[in-house]
Amino acid sequence: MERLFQTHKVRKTTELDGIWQFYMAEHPEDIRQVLIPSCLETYPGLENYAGRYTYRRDVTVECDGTVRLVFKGVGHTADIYWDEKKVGCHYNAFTPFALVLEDVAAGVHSIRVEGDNSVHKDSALHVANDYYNYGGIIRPVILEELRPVYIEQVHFIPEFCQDIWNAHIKVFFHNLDCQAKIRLCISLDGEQVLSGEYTINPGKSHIEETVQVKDAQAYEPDAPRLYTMTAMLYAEGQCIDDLTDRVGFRTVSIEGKDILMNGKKLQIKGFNRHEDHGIFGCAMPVEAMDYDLRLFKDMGANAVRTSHYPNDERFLDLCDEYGILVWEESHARGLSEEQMRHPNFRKQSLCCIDEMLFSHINHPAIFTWGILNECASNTEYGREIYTEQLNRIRSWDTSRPLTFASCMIKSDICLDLPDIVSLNIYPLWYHDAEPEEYLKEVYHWIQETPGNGKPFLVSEIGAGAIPGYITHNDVRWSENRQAEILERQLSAVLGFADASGVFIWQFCDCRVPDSGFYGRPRCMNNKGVVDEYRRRKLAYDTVKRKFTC
Ligand code: ADA
Repeated sequence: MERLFQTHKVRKTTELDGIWQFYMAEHPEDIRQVLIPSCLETYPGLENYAGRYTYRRDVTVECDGTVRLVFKGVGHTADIYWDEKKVGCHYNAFTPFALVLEDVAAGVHSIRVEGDNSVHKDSALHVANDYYNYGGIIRPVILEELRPVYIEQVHFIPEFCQDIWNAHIKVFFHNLDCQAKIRLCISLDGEQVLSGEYTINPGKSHIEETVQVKDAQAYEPDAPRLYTMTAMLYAEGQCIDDLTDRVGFRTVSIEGKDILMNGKKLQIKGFNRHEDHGIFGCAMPVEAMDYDLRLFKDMGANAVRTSHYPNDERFLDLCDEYGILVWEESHARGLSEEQMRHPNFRKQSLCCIDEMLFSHINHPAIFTWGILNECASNTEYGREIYTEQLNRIRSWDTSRPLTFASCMIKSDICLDLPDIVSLNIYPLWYHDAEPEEYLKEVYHWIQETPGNGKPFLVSEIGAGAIPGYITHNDVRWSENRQAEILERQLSAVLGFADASGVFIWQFCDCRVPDSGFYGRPRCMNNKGVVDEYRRRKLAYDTVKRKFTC
């Protein structure tokens, strides 16, 4: 299932989830039948495999013409072959990519994916880190059969002015033929809001229109009203393509130190969540994603930070449905200035931002975009990069505030750049400090920086606990101690009037490289309030009490 709803009725699409052949580069004779999406680390014997691997399968194309292969995520470097001819490549496990193949004959064809999940020399973002670089075809694959002109994407940006909802609509076309006269119709829940004739030149182009939608119902976190937006493309009176997405009418704004949705102040009570599971790795089925969000709701959480990369679009669909607000961030964690000077870093980072914004901009639950978690925002070079990346996001979207999570307490030189100041702090875990006092000290520093007066989020706070290690409140790594620390941390943050909220680090335990990254017990980051199988720790009830009282 590509999304939580059908994205095309006219365009012929074939979901390629299902059985593929898999083998490792060194053992092409050892072919396995595997179900995708899945992580190769879930294939017995490959739990720790890092290197090149191959997936392949045959597909049947019904009509002569143009096909488009859409990969929602391959971990993390991929070369794609069609009938044994290389037709494309992609870097980054967490963003979708599409390959357009023209003059394809009807009949059976082969697809081969040559992947690599190792921390290879050309990889600037997938590096040894405090999460696991899984391999595999980790998200859905779709084969589409296209007509000469098709709709690549539709962006929908809502705006509310003088008590009327407007929508700025941007339609991206790809014309594979000669100049074409087309009619475009766009509806919301079946009601036509746009109809126009356009001349589309060969290649990629876009049109922009603003439409007024009288009586539109607002999207609210506690009443998440979604609209089904359908774009239909007609040529010579016949509908030759369509695209459906889900949108919502809501605004996100900043007023002084407050973050507002539809003019109402938000109080964020959230979690950082890695896409990771003890059974599925990062290729979680949508049912498992849904279960996570049920636990979010049960604990009274109203937000999720997609630490530290763009998430599976089906998870974002669920967040839209449930009104769980999202801080979605581009892919980076804890990169030093030297790592940010990797020759591929800028290209790979900007590409991730472009792909994240191009594919995820319509999700109403996303209230802020983040970049560069705990990277070198305390250096001049780092500042250049932070500036470039925030501007890149703004070139796509000026309707949402931007932020980044910093750990450069008292040394960050970039707090003039974001709309929201966000800090990762771990009093009582990484250093012995009373949370309340420490918060005041940190906030006093913010007030001496250009971040003064901006909304402030605690983007990470928490403690570790080995699942099942139950003893006394003062024993480090015990569940008792984690609950005790979170109790005191959350009392401080939720009671801190100058904070707009908190994202606990973290929702679930997640795997880290077996090199024992940071000396993580179990080769896991154990700061989840549930373990990797979603078994609750004592801290689960602590958070529930603090978030719902
Ligand atoms: C950092 C980082 C997280 C995680 C956390 C921890 O704040 O942003 O990815 O590594 O520390 O568990 O220490």
